[in-house]
Amino acid sequence: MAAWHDLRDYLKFLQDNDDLLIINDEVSAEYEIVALTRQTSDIEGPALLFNNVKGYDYPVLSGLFSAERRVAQAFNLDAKKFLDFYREKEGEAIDPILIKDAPCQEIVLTGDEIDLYQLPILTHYEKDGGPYITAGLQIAKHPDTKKRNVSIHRMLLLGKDKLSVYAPPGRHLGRIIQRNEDDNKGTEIMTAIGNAPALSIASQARVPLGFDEFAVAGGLMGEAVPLVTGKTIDVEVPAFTEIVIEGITIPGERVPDGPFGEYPGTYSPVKDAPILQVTAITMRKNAFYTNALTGMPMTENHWMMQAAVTALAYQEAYRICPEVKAINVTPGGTIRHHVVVSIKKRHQSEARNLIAGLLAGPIGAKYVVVVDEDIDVFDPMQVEWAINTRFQASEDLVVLPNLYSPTLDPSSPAERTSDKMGLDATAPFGKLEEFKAPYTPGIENIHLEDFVKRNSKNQKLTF
Ligand SMILES: Cc1cc2nc3c(=O)[nH]c(=O)nc-3n(C[C@H](O)[C@H](O)[C@H](O)COP(=O)(O)O)c2cc1C
Ligand SMILES: [Mn+2]
Repeated sequence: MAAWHDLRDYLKFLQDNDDLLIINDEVSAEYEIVALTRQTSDIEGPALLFNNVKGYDYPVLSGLFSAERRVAQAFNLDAKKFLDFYREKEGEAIDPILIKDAPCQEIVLTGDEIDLYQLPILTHYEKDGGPYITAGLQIAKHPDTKKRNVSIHRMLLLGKDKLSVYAPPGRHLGRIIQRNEDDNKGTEIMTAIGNAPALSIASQARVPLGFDEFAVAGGLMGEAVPLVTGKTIDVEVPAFTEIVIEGITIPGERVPDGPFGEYPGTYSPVKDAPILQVTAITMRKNAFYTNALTGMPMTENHWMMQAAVTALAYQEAYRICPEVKAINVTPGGTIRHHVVVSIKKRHQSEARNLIAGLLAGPIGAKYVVVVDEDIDVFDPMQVEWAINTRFQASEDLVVLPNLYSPTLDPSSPAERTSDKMGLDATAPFGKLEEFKAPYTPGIENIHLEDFVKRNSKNQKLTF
């Protein structure tokens, strides 16, 4: 099988592989689940399913993607193969199909039955503005093109039937909401919580507005994603979703949203966010709620973004240099802001062009290091060694002050602005041989482990 269709099946697989910890101890939706998810994230430990959340009937799944391997296993792949697989398949769109009866609508709650306080929405960090839904896929359609968009945006719990829904202007949902507000209209939004894992990963695809992320999911899965139309709004939602919130934004109304402990590992400031009026909650029988941790890297937020951001970095880099060997969008740079690229240089100044291109591009990179093809971009020691032996600051440092940047960096000089820096840690063109690590001829044909096997018994000191 290629990819898991249903989160329930994936959880069974994880349980069989000792990679899901089912917890029956009572825990609190305020901080405790997050604290434990933080700890499993730090060791890339198991996903956590909490059966006994104080004051709530629904179980909570947390840390589903807190380990790199689980992103890849969602597609039945090894961790090391996933980034390349994603890059190959991202453009192979397979359109979703519409079905009539779907498990996600087994239970339908409308009117007075709607009560968001029944959902175990978690409180994450000390200074957060309140409990946030963090793992909901928001699905909306552009009013002009009717094309679907899928993305993840956190939502603050405001009341029994109200949530905030803030999407920055650069994000597609933000633009859809804005376009509707130009006509004084609300935006119908589906929020799908608890989905087939491939759908959550595909939601992070950096495809243009109008390119349906569910079609990306289809391409990644090798088959069409089944969707069903909402009960109260004209937007589709995945058939196997655990919990669905249907709603429409109230045009022109805003509510303070934030702070929230965000993916850069710092708090995002308070912003004015649109309000979603909930029109229905639908769910499967025996539904469970899902949370996604974000904050200081690495969290599942970062692992979920990694493939899409890396694919975008490749696209941008290839435009400038066709001889890109490998790219690492690093964890310390929160899988967004620091990029290490290895290339086979064709001209003396090529690395500098690459630096400028990546720093100005839409990834939001703040720091780019370019190394030669002999350096493993995934080995921080080797990258630092290249800087140590192939970089001179007066010649090889590129600084670009005050560029637009889709960042939440608290050191930014102004909103959505950042200084940018690049290091050309490549050897001068044509001179790489002089900069390579010393080589012992034949080293690849003689293996210490063979000697260990032959000599590990009966060793005697000879002196
Ligand atoms: C767990 C998780 C939470 C996220 N939360 C937010 C968020 O609150 N606000 C935001 O703008 N992006 C958030 N993102 C990133 C967007 O979902 C992502 O950039 C997406 O590709 C945007 O879709 P778009 O290109 O259709 O605008 C989150 C991503 C993940 C994986
Ligand atoms: Mn989009």
